[in-house]
Amino acid sequence: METRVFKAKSMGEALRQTRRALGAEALILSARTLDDRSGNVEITAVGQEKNKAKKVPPREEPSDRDSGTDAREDVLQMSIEPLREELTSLRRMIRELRAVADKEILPGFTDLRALILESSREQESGRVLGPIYSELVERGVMPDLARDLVRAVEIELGLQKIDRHDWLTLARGLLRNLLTEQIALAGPLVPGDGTRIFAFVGPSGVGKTTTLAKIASRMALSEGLDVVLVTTDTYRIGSVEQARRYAELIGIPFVVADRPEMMESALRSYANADVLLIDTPGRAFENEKVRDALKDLLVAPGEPVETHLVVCATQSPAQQAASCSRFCVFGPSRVVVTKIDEATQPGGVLNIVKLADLPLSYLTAGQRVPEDIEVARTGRLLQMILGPAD
Ligand SMILES: Nc1nc2c(ncn2[C@@H]2O[C@H](COP(=O)(O)OP(=O)(O)OP(=O)(O)O)[C@@H](O)[C@H]2O)c(=O)[nH]1
Ligand SMILES: [Mg+2]
Repeated sequence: METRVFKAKSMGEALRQTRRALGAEALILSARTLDDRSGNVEITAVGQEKNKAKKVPPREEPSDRDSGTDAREDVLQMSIEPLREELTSLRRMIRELRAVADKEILPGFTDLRALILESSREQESGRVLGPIYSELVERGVMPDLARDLVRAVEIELGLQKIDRHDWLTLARGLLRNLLTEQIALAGPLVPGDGTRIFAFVGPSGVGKTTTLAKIASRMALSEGLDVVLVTTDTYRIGSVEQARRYAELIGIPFVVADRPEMMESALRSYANADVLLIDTPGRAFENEKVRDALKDLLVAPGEPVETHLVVCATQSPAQQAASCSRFCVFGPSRVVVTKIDEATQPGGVLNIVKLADLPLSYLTAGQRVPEDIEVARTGRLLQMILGPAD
């Protein structure tokens, strides 16, 4: 076997030379363009020199084929050699790394272990409070709100050194306290302090007229107040009749005032009444013009009007949020939550309180007038949000 170098002007020519000299079986070891500015190429090949092959007397063994195999093995050896060196250096590197790990990394791991142990207390707390979060969400509290509450309880828990088995009980207690602090209650509607006009605004069908009738009935029949029912809703067919019917049943005066001058006149006529309850159209929700007209009507009395936002417990949080934002133009000072009897997720009442950011006055729980209304109280609200106390 011969290793020979061939130089030529082109690769084709160099290959031809190679084949001429070493035959078609020649193995090309390398091929490159020379960097001597000549532009020549150089091929290094190994093979049986054609002329010499003729001269060498034929041996019995090895055959030509075996010679080819030897050449391949040589080439194989040559290509394995660098791999072997690389393997040796990798082994060395691993040995060095292990030495560094023993000296420098393992002590770091000990610190990390301590850190993990320390944070496991927090994780435990997270696991304990996980069910509370799920309960809140299942009862209808918006996930973001539930998360904020659970976090606030976690912070409180972190401040107390307690046995971890007590966490759940303590967390529930803290949550009750937190909710009690956070839910502002407005109490019942009491005329006085210069305010005797109360308007109820909110989207269609949430129960404005019914709620107003319930309150009017209680004020007139239980408290003996002079109550006047005023409606501004001439948009919906039958709404005037509905309000009038309630007024008749309760036995109180009824006025329709859908223009500012009518409102002024109603106020003049009932200057001595204890309370004027104003019903409004649900259309003000989607119709800006109706909303603007209603705004004019509510300033027309020239007397302070306290506005109640009526939000329905059966609506989605998105609808409730829309109600709160659209009716904020009337500057409501209290919120009434209706239809809690139909709410599949009673904890959603908390969403309304948060979205409206107003004190809660009443909860209504049915169609009966005047029975199905109650003043919002903490115990009832906690029961709705958290479920029955253990
Ligand atoms: N289940 C239940 N139904 C109620 C409650 N309050 C009102 N409703 C019913 O809800 C329906 C609509 O009540 P309305 O008082 O007419 O509602 P509204 O907001 O005045 O409606 P618009 O005048 O059309 O804007 C009626 O069938 C009421 O009987 C409640 O607390 N629970
Ligand atoms: Mg109505």
